[in-house]
Amino acid sequence: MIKTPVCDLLGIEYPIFQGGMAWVADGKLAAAVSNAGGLGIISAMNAGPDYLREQIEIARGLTEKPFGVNIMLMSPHVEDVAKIASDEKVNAITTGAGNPSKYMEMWLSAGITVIPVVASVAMTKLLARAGASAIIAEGSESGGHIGETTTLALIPQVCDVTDLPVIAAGGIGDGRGVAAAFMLGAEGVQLGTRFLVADECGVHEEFKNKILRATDISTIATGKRLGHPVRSLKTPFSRRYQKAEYDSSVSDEALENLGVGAVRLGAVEGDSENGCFLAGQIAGMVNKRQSAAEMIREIFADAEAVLNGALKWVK
Ligand code: TUI
Repeated sequence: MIKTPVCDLLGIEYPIFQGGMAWVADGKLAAAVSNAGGLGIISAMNAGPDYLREQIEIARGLTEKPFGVNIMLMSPHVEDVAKIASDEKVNAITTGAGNPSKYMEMWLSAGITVIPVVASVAMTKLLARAGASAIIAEGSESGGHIGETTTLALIPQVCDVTDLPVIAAGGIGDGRGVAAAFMLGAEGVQLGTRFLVADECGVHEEFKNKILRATDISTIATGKRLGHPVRSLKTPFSRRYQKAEYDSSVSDEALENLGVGAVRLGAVEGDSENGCFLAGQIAGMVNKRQSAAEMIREIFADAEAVLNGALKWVK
């Protein structure tokens, strides 16, 4: 059995979070992961307040276990959804794509465990001072909006500057990755891409099939020119986007507009031509459909075997 302080912090059985993926992480998926003993997370993404209230209600109808909400700080509705998550007193809030300092007091005083996602040591220090309960450190192997530093380099550097529990994200897809994250000093993990093919995940079948067919070199990071790189599967959309990015006759505004609505087209419509399919570099390791519960059991049984064998080269 693998138990860490992250389990006690959240009242969960396994120290695993399901990433708050836009257009993917709804109340149904979050409840399935929480029922399986992990921490399910609903993505508030760019949606308005009604969507979040509805998904929290769905999750509460399906599970009695703790679950979280991810607040995407670039959302046009961030003020509203930050307040709803607080009023609803969800067990945990994770944040992404920015600095959540101005909301922390509201969330903490509502008794919520606040766990920002960071991609750097500087943000770790700032948010630890601001009162974060734990830190999710996300390496550039992950899908979606990414930082510069890989998980292998980021986790130990984040662990060196904080005594808070660190949850590793980015590039983790199986028990080996979980064991490696623990070796780097993490006390929990967050997985996104692997959960895309969970039976309870409602994304379009085409998205699931693309993940199941992916290889090690199936993802690409685009958007560096605009200062917010995004990792997705290589598709006609990502190739068009990349071409436009290197074309100086395309304005930044035109480039920004190219991406609008593409993530929904990928996840919900399964539009192979115009959709953006956000996914991490471990997509190539995801090759079977399972329930969320089977995934979590398998991942931790494998992690335990790897950790138990960790001394095999030590003489
Ligand atoms: O947030 C993510 N991943 C995301 S957000 C997102 S929304 C989107 N949808 C469609 C297209 C493009 C984006 C998709 N994926 N991960 C967590 C994360 N946070 N990664 C990097 C950061 C981050 C970046 C800057 C955290 C803090 C930060 O601070 C900036 C500042 O304010 O100083």
